[in-house]
Amino acid sequence: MPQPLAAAHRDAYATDVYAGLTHSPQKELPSKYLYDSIGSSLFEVITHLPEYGLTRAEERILQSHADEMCSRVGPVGLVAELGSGSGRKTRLLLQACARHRPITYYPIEISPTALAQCEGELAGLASVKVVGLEHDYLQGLQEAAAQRTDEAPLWVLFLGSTIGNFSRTAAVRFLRGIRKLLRPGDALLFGADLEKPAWQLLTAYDDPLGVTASFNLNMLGRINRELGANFDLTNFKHEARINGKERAVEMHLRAMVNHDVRIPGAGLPCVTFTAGETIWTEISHKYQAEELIDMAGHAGFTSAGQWIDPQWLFAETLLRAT
Ligand code: AVI
Repeated sequence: MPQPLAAAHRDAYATDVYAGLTHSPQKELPSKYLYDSIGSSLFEVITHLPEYGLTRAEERILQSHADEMCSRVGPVGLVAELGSGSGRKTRLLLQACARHRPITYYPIEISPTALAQCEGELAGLASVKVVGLEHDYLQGLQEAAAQRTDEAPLWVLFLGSTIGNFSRTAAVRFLRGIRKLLRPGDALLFGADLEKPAWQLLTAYDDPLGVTASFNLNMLGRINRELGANFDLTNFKHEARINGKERAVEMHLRAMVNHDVRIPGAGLPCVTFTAGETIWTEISHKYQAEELIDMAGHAGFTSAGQWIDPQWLFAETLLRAT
C-alpha cells in the first residue's frame, strides 16, 4: 500500500540525515532541508539583506525585460515554476504573459508552506489561474505538462539561482531532465548568479546581522523538532567559505567543542562531533555567462536571449527546446 506523502517525506528525511551525519570524513546535510517553515521565512529575510544582491538583481532584470521575454517566447497557455519562492519576481512575468492571453500558472514546491505563501501572493492577478503542485520539480513539471490542451508553448521558470545549489554535472543532468518533459518550441527561463570577488560572496553568505547564520543553524533546529534530536545549537558556528576549485561558496556548521548528539528519529543513538569539524550544508556555484548557454546546449536547448544585471552580476537566460 502506498504511504501517505507526509510519512514518505519524513522517512526520506530521516534516511538522508542518517546518511549525511554518518558520512566520513565530511559530515553533510542536503541543502533542500534548509527550507522548513522557519528556514523559508529566514530565506525570505535574506533576500532583503543589502549584502545578498541576487534577488534584487533578478528583480531588476525582470522589471526591465519581462515584456521582451514574453514576446520572444510567444503566447503561452501554461507557465510552470520550479520552486515557487515568494512569487514576487514571478508576478512581473505572469502580468506580462497574461496581457496576451489568459494563462494557468503552476508553482511546484515540496514545501506546503512555501506553496501556500506563493498562492497567497499571486491570487487575484488578472487572467492568471494559479494551481499549486506539491511535488518535487520534475514530477510536478510532468504533471503540469500533462495539462496542455493546445499547441501553445509551455514556459518553465527556474529562478533565483537554485541551479547553483546543484553540482555542475547535476545541473546539466537536471536541465536534460526538464528538456525531456518539453516539446520543441517550449521555453525555459533560468536565473544564475555569476562569479564575483570572494569578499562580496563571503559577506553575502555570512551577513553581519546573522540571518544567514540562523538560516544555517535552523538545519539542526529542524532535526531537533522533527527527529527528536538533542542538538545544542550554541555548540555550532555558521561558516561561509570559498571553494575555488568548484567556483562556489559553501556553508558549513562548525562544532566548537567535542560532544555527542542523539537523533532517535534517524536511528542514531550517538553522533560524535570533534571540536573543529564541520557539517557541510550547502554549495552555491557561481558561473560565467557563456558557460550557462553551453550547459543548456548540452541539455537540448538553444539560447533565445540572455540579460545580465551589471550592478550585481547575475544572468537571466532564456532558452528554447529544440
Ligand atoms: C536558494 N539559493 C539559490 C540560495 C543561494 O544563494 O544559494 C540559498 C542561500 N544560501 C545562503 N543564502 C542564500
